[in-house]
Amino acid sequence: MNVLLQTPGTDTELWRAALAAVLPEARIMVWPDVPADPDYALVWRPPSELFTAVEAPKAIFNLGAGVDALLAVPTLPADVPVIRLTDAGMAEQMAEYVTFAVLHAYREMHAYAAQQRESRWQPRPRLAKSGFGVGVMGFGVLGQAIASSLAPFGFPLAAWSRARKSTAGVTSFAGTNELSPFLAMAKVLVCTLPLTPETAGILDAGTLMQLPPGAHVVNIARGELVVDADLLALLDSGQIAGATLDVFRAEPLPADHPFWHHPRITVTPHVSAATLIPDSIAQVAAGIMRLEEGLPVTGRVDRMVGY
Ligand code: OXD
Repeated sequence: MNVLLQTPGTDTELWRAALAAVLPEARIMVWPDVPADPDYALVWRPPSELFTAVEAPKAIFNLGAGVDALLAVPTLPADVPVIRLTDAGMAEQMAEYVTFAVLHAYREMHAYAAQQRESRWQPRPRLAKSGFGVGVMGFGVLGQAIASSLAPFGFPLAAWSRARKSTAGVTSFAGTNELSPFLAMAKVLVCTLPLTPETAGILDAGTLMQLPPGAHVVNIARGELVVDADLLALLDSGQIAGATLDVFRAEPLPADHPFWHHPRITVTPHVSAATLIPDSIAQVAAGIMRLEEGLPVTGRVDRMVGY
């Protein structure tokens, strides 16, 4: 079996060794070396030359959860199944990140940090949890892990997705008709949406204004989901109390971007979930073995909807 590997970052040799360990029979070629006829391609944000250099493989595995960059490659062969990572160790990491952000907001840690800078000893009254709903936008494997991680704390939980989901303890809102009531309960809005033509710019003034006053926004999905200027204006007016942003329209976030120094914004460098090599390779190898047996695989992308 021929496998073409084109990896994120610089640790290509670690990816290659992990793949070789689980698929010892495979002949692995690392981009820019290419087998003429790969059976499978494992890629992350590939250059468009990659797909013109080889015959169409049997399947393409995306070495990340978001397939927006891959689906935008003009040479991506049509009709080849695209499979993305669905958890691969990311769900636990994202649940940690978001749980921290939600508790940080609920326990008003920014206010205490400001008070500390002024040597001010001033306990604040406990906030009612009933008014501190957490709304998760996008409710796939990652969104569901986030909701499960938050469940023990007793916040009202809601999810917004394309199709209705039935999860105990989580109110499901579905489709554009139910976006407004979902936003109205989300004192913390957590965005895990895939970036598609439908979701690009979804967090603009029109939607963000519908959050309760003093809401928090947590974006761990893609920067293009947010209209930066609208978020900044609502933070400046106080309508939105804070934002925790892990992803940006341009990464690294340019040094002169106003997000860096905004007192109500926490910036992290796209770290809410690292792509873990052993976990990712385990999912890909299991997928290859299932495909070889003609079985369905998890993470198969519906190219029409974009994730
Ligand atoms: C992903 C990412 O899509 O790391 O997995 O952004």
